[in-house]
Amino acid sequence: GNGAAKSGIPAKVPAVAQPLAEEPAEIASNIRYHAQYSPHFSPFKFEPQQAYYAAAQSIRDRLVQQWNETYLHYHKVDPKQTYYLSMEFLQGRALTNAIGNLDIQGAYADALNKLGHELEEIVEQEKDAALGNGGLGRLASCFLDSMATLNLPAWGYGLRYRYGLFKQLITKAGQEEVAEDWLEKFSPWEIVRHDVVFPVRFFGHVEVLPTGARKWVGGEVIKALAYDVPIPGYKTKNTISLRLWEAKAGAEDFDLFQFNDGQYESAAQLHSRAQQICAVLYPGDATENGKLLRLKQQFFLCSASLQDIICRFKERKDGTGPRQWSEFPSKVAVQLNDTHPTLAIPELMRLLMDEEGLGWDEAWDVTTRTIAYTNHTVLPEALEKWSQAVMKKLLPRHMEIIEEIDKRFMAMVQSTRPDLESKISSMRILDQNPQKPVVRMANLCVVSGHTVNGVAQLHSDILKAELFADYVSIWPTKFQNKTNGITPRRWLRFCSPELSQIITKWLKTDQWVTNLDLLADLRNFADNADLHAEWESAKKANKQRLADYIFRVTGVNIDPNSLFDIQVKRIHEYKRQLLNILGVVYRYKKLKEMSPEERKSTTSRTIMIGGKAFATYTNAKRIVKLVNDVGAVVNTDPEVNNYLKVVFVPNYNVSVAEMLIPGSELSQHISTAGMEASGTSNMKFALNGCLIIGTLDGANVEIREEIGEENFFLFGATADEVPRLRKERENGLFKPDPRFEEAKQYIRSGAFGSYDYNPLLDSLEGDSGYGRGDYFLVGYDFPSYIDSQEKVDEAYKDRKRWIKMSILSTAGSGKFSSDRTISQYAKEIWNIEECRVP
Ligand code: GL9
Repeated sequence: GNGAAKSGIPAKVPAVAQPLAEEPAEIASNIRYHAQYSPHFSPFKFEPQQAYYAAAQSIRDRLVQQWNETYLHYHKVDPKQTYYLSMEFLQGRALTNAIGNLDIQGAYADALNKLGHELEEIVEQEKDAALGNGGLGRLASCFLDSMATLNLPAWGYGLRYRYGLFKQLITKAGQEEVAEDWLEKFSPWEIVRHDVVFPVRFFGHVEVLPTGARKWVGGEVIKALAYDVPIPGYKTKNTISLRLWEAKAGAEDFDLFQFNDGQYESAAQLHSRAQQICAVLYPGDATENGKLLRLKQQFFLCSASLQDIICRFKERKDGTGPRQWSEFPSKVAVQLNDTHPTLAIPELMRLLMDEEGLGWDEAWDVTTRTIAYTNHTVLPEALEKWSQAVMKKLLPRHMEIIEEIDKRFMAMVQSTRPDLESKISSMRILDQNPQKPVVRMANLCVVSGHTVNGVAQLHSDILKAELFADYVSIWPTKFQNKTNGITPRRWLRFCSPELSQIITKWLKTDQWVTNLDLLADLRNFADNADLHAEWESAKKANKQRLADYIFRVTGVNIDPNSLFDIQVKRIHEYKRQLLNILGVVYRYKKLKEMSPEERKSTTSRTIMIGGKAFATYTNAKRIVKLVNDVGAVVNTDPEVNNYLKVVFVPNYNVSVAEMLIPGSELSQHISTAGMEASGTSNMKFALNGCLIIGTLDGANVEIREEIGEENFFLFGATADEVPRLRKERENGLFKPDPRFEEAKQYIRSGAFGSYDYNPLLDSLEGDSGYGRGDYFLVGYDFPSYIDSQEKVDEAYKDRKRWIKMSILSTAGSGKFSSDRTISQYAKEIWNIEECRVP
């Protein structure tokens, strides 16, 4: 697993020639060393970019040292270890996080000063590692931070995409996507492991050996090469690994004969096929080719990771003969982050049976005791289903195994639960619809995993009551809840040093950074005038910083005295950015109708909306365009622009979030109830003292419980009302509120330009792509949303009340630390324990 199997792994990290520096002067000399000898840049310049790379490389030296010590310690202790398999990791920038977790921030700031640079400017040089889309990928990254901080033996496995998530440009036409080359120069945070390489096969066929054993042969074999991104824990030596696989072909796959014959493309065919695998995150899957490529990516991750895990399992034996396979589940836990890595199930079965010689029952026992599955959504279009034909072609042996799992599952149900007879066809793994037979990945996970969990209480309840209800009656204890969390390091300690310092001062300890429940003690000072003054001044500083940023990227001047109201997340109809912007349009129209005197008594607002739309999601792109068009009119209207500004924040990503969230005062989490599995930015905002306007959906429910209902602006239908409301709507029983009609009509009238918004607005009325009319119930929730927004305006006028609510939001956020989430996974699913490096 570490490539050291043959040579034997030493007991200790060999002493290094240059001890790791503590003093700024020594650090400065280390940085200078890297600037001199780094092969990447001219040694004769030392501009911010070189300073960034050289500083990063000097930090990497420490990370490598700690990573090695951690690896050797785990090797010696041989604890049970978790492997978190995810197609996405949304890491963002690493520098601030690394020096923060290593607790050398001050020394680095001083060292860079000695070299003529400011730390704040240097960190801005780094490009985000955006190997993820949204909440699901960012959750995986928060989890890694908590695993390391809690000293848990746990690693992440993912893919090293060449281009991560696209960069969003905003033009007259709306959103434009351009490829973002995060590896353009190189990433100083990864270490290539040329000694960790595994073959991954695609296509081919199954051969039956004379023994009756089956073997997958032929097809194409591509190499998986490991890159390790060291993940330091906060103030601990433990440094774990995010191991990212890159696809490669070898020299033996290069046809020199063809090349010399002038056939350059076909000479290097496998090389170009290998490159495709890790080229982009979520390649378009409208075409058959696109679907095949996605399935290839998923299998590539699963196969390489499992081979590596098995290799490490064998390597860590204590020398008393070969390991027993029955021991595997007490040494290895594999967590599937959604269904994307489901192929880990048949791949583990195949490796155990065809490569290691286990029988079905033994292999099945090991596999089911090893693998657990997290569900992240109930949206039907996100529940993966792969064509059986495509699967058979790409992975013939795995398809056989899946068929066998399906067969045995049906037999089990038939013999033990005849009452479920009528449910079998929907419960089984294979959907034998003659038009298009598919494999249902979620069903495969539920049948094969020992535990299935949702990501917030409401979501887990819905899974049990609806999506997986039939399985619950077979396996009542298989289903759990693990409410999501966020790392308090990145999302408070490092992104808002101002507020952090105040919290530490009032709590008289900085232990809250690793024990977030301590924030509850802030409640003791919720009415304290001194705390209020400090709290407000920290907020003000963060708002000013945000205003400067907004001016830099959009040219719009926003007033730091106005209420900063933010909605940032992937653009999706269920998240209802359209409800937000319709509310804005309504507010604008009312302001226009007021006298100048009346306007003066309103609460000034700056509404910021940001997020990326999937490139082929037409309505999402129309929403982006609408926000921009509304902003263009409102922001230049001298009658109202002192009271209302609307900004579309371009290219929302982790770094932008780190700027926006600390400067926010109100944030919107307004999805149709029952549709947002959890949400995690709601937790980040609340932690930073931002109030929430939201529906009873996902983790909002638990956030409201923790911070108190009087500190949460609630509106909208509840999840259990939604089906009835949709029915009523379908039957023509919905009576729209006149304010809703007014807002839509204002847009249709052309008040925000000539672009045709009718198709978008029609989705709120007649037929929409999802069903009959306003599937997301924007019209139903509009009146209670507007009423709730009026309550926000009133509350903001009472400064004391608002600041108190803000303090209580932070104070109530303790539960939402990913340290809590990960401790629960460790205890209740993985059965792993702390393994601290001495
Ligand atoms: C998501 C859910 O939609 C969110 O509600 C949830 O907070 C996160 C993390 O559990 O998972 N599931 C999902 O597919 N995405 C989520 O954000 N999508 C993206 O990441 C784009």
